[in-house]
Parts: sequence; C-alpha cells; structure tokens
Amino acid sequence: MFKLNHILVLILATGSITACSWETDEESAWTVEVEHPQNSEDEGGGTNDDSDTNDDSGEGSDQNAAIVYQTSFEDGTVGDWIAQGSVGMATVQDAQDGVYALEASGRAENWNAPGVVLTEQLEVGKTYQFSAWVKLSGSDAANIKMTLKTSVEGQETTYNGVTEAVAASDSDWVEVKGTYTYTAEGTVTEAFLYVEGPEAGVDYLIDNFVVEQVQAASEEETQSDLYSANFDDGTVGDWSQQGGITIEAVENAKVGSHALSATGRTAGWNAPGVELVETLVVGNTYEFSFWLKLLDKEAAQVKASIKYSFGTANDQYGEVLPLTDASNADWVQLTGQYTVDAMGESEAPTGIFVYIESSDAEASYLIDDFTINPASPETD
Ligand SMILES: [Ca+2]
Ligand SMILES: [Ca+2]
Repeated sequence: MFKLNHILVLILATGSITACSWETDEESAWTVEVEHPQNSEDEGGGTNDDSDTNDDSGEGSDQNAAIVYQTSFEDGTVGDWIAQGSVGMATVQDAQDGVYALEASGRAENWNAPGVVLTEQLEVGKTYQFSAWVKLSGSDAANIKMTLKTSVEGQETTYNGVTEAVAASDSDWVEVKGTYTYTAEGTVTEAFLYVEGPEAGVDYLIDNFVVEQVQAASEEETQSDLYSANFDDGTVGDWSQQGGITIEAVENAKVGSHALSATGRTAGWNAPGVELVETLVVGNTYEFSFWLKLLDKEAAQVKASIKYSFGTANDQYGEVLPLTDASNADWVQLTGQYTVDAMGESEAPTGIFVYIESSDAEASYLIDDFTINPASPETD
C-alpha cells in the first residue's frame, strides 16, 4: 500500500514539478530559516499521533514537550489526513518544510477540505496553538483558515474557527496560525480539524502542521508583541508621516489582508512612522522587525531611523536598522536590535518617532507586520 502511494506520489510530483515555475523557489527562499526536528523514520504517517515520547532528540526544546500533533508529510504520504467531502489528496514535492507538502485538489464544494481527527489529542478546557503553512496551486488569491468541527453525543455539531483567515497566494508560503481554547460539554465523539477557505475548484498546499498546547491567554500574554502593526483592519492605525507624503492601508500584504503604503515621497527623510514615546523606555534594548517591498523602483535601499524630540531643544536622530537592499519583486524583512539611548541626552525625550526611510528620495513602498519586542525576555 505504501509502495502504491509512493508511485502515485511520484507521478503527481513529476507533474507538479513540470507545472510549477522555478521562480517560486526564490520567492519562498525566506522560509528556509524554519527548521524543526523530524521524527519521520517510523512507518505509517510521520506523525506523532497521541504519543508523548516524540522527543528523542535530546535538544531540550521547551516547545517540543507541548506539541500534541505535528506532521510535515515527510514520509511522502498523506498519513492520517482525511478528506471532508470530495477532495483529492496527495503529497507533492513543493514544500515549505522539507521535501513534501499535502496538496488538496479537485474540490467540488467550498466546504471540501483536508483535515485530521484530533479527538485523542485535544483535551477539553486546554488551550492550543494551531499552525500550518499554506500556498495556493494555480490560483493567485484566496483566504485560508482552520476550523474545528466538534461532534458531541446528542447535540448539534459545532464549528469553531481556530485561526484567522490569511490571504494565501501561489507565490509565497504563508503561515496560518491561531490560538483556541477547546470547549465542549458532553461526550465528544469526534474533533476534526480542517484547513479550508478557498472556493470550490481552488487547489492548495499544506505543510508543517503543528498543534501545540499553550498557556491560556488569560494566564499571561507572553505571546503578544510589545508593539505591533499589521494594518489588517484596513487603516494606518497610529502611524503618521514625516513630510508631505501619502500613507494608506492597501490590499497588498505580506501577512494578512493589508499593508501600509507610502507614496509621493520627494525627499529621503519623507517617511511613514509611528510615535512610540509611550512604549519605548530609554536605556532598554528592543528587537525591531518589519517587512518591506518597493512599489515602483526595482531596487532601493531602506532603513529604520529614530527621532528623539526634547521639547525646545534640537531633535536628535539615530539609526534603528541599517540600510538594506529592497526590491519590487519580493518582500524583504528588516530585523535587528536597537538600544533606545536618546543619543546620550540626559533629558527625557518628549517624543520618540520611529520611521522607515529610503536613500532613494522618490521610492514608494509597502510596510507590513511591524513588531517591537524586548530584546531579552523579562523574568518574573
Ligand atoms: Ca514538509
Ligand atoms: Ca498585514
């Protein structure tokens, strides 16, 4: 049976390599940083099922202990994944992680989706993080999310979204991720998690699916960023601009639905930015991260800068993240640490404005998923 699967997989994989353009490899190259240990040598699925003894690597990762289910389809089969309705499922050699991903194809109805039974893995009252990477195959835009279908004896079946919907494309892998507290009253007969969203006929890939038990959000919000802006509410939020430029939220995102666009720049210092004097503390070191893509220019350099205001005294300027090459072909991530030093001034600043500028005075660009976090976690 496994041999048969492998043959089928080979046929499908050959077809997919032919059909798949090579540029997608380049565009998704940024995902190679994601790696995790594989325990897929055992036959029959490469998943951990309900075994608690998945961590034989001795690497001491805290997170491994909390993983209740994961698969990256690296044995080349769909493992224990099953179809909800009419869905063709096979592994293909177009992966976010490793070699194989699961492909859902030939979907007859919108609700047709691949999924996995997690009745044994999920415990009522516990909170879980669900994550997977997805990519469309042959369609350039559709939203994908994860839903948990819970069947309870003598009650109506419930459907709960466990992640937000993310905008998927056929050029980049994107992560679908969410946290959900599993609730059910009565005897659960089945908990079925499926990855859904696109309209019937749209094919998509799934890889690196992980379900991890986490602390409930009410216990401590260690997961959330100190500051973040994703513009997915369709507004620029608390962002403003330096100079006479236009900033707006547009549906051209790295993550989620919207990014911030900065257009009409006529000088290097013309820039979108955000006032953070209420957030950042002088003397502390922070990790800054954001994604940027040029709109018109093929290439330009961009960086993150900081302006300290001191009431009547002169403003002081510093560099948060150094000049980095950006392009209009791919999103680039700028990330690094910066110590909020007020440029050595003893006076407390009245304003701390972090902004993203370009050495090309006329470059227009998109910014998305801007986050700030303490460089080293605080200990309680
Ligand atoms: Ca994989
Ligand atoms: Ca966004």
